[in-house]
Amino acid sequence: MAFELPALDFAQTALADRGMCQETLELHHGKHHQTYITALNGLVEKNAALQGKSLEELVKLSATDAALTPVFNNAGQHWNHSFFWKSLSPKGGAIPAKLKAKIEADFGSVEAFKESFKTAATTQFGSGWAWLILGKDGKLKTTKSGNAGTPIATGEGKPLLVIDVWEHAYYVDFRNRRPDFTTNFLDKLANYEFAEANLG
Ligand code: MN3
Repeated sequence: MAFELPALDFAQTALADRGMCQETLELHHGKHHQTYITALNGLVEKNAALQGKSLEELVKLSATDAALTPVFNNAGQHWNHSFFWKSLSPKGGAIPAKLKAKIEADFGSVEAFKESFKTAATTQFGSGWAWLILGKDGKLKTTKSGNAGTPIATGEGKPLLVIDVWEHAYYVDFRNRRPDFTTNFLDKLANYEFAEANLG
């Protein structure tokens, strides 16, 4: 079955007063994300070996095969964007107790976590993503990935929360100011309930 654009959990206008306007979501969700899905479906249609695989399976099997780079780019972007929409909330920014305690244990403080996440987001040269993950050692970490890169391919840990730092994610709302977009994400948009639920 062909991959489809997942619906947002909120209206396209729901984040407008929190720093992500309707136009951004129309373009980013409706156009950019859809383009990756359409391209992925086309690639799968042409390659019998890829058919019947889950999205996560496609990301993993294409990650280390240079002949499948276009599959990886589009599957990775579909996975990452689907995770990004879940990482946003109209009630974003409030960190629930269990995650807060874990952040304080592993980073020292919420402020230190935010600084670490901001560093990952702002030092990702060019397009990519910054992540909060649960590392294999059981500790929270921030990390970054370029282009369609994703922790589910590297196996470095379990993704909990992600920010898209491709320019298309912030240019309408923040122009070239990625640091401001990241700070706004952490304080007003980040769905920490989702991140906490991903702790398992
Ligand atoms: Mn994007």
